[in-house]
Amino acid sequence: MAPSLRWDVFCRIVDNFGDAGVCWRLARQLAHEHGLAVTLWIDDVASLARFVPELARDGADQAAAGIRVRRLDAAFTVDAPLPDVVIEAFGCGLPDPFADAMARAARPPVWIVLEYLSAEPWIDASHGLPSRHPRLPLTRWFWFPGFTPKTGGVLREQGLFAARDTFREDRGARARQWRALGLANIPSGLRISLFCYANPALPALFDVWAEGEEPVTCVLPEGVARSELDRWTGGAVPHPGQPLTRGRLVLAVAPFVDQDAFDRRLWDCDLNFVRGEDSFVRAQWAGQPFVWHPYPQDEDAHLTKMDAFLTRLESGMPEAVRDAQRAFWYAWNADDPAAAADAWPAYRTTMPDAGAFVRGWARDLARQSDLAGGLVKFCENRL
Ligand code: TRH
Repeated sequence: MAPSLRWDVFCRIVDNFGDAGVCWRLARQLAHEHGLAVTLWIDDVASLARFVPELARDGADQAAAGIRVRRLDAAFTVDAPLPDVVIEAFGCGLPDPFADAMARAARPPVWIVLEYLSAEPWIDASHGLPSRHPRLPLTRWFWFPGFTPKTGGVLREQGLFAARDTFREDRGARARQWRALGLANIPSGLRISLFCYANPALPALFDVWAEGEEPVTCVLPEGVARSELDRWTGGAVPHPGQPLTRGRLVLAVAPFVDQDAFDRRLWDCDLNFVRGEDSFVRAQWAGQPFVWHPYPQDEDAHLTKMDAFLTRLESGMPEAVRDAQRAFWYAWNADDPAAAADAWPAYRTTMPDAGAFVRGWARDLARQSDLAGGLVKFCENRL
């Protein structure tokens, strides 16, 4: 049997979990579905270990899920033959000794710069372009994840929809998931997963949900929106396994789980608030209504990104559904308590229709080649 091709992924975490989250999903898919020998070089192993519990937080060289995970630090040396492909995630830069060794190689690895996901139209023309390295005789290829066939696509594992649908039919597994959060069974009423950045609009929504007619169960990962929770509960923030009830609202705090368990939570909620990049994509695959909190950027660049995505998602939507969705997403992203509370009722009413659109959107998106599969094909042609 021919030896596996070797791919090295380099990741430096800017903040939070998205950079590590995307790299980990990509690494797993490359190894599990494409038989590649993958090494993930990462500067903050502890952040990755939050959702890959097999990893030691301070380990320098270890393995999990068939991936070699190495700490990327100042002591970096080239101590192994160069890989066939190098992924530089989110333009994090390669260590100089590594890039220099690539420049000296008779056949340097294919060098891919994996960019951030965007629905903006300019991505189509920028995806897949080469660029000469400013200092070294090397070419880098720019990979832009996106939502059209001209882009680099989004991460999607084989069999994802089947796994999702099987889970949804498994009442026992679903009930176990809720019991682990301290809830006796699958909650009735509206089930919400809430993964967001700090947002002053949140307490106003908690009020609306608590005072409404419908029972609402809202699950937040531990540490998320901590100050808003603190304020709303008067310091009595719920702990994992010990939900808090006020009016019609049950608030449950979930410990950090691995990515597969996080996916299962999204699959079993009626509404998913998501953020950043990776959870944003997973909410689309969950096929439920979702509200995106893009990573805040200077000059409201994140709102431009959000608008570009909404514009794609809305195509063909009835006006009332589109308007309610837009109003709620914008209010949520404006951190505006009154606007979010005002926009909620119409959004809630149109949510089933919004959900049907998300399902159709996900089905269409899944017809495009997935990010990992596209990358493998692209690199095969350049090896
Ligand atoms: O954590 P994020 O906000 O990540 C980011 C970073 O801020 C990054 O700098 C920015 O550039 C990028 O977004 C756009 O959100 P995201 O992308 O959704 O990543 C969260 C990851 O954490 C995702 O892979 C899912 C995972 N996760 C779990 O595996 N288990 C959990 O319990 C939770 C809450 C998350």
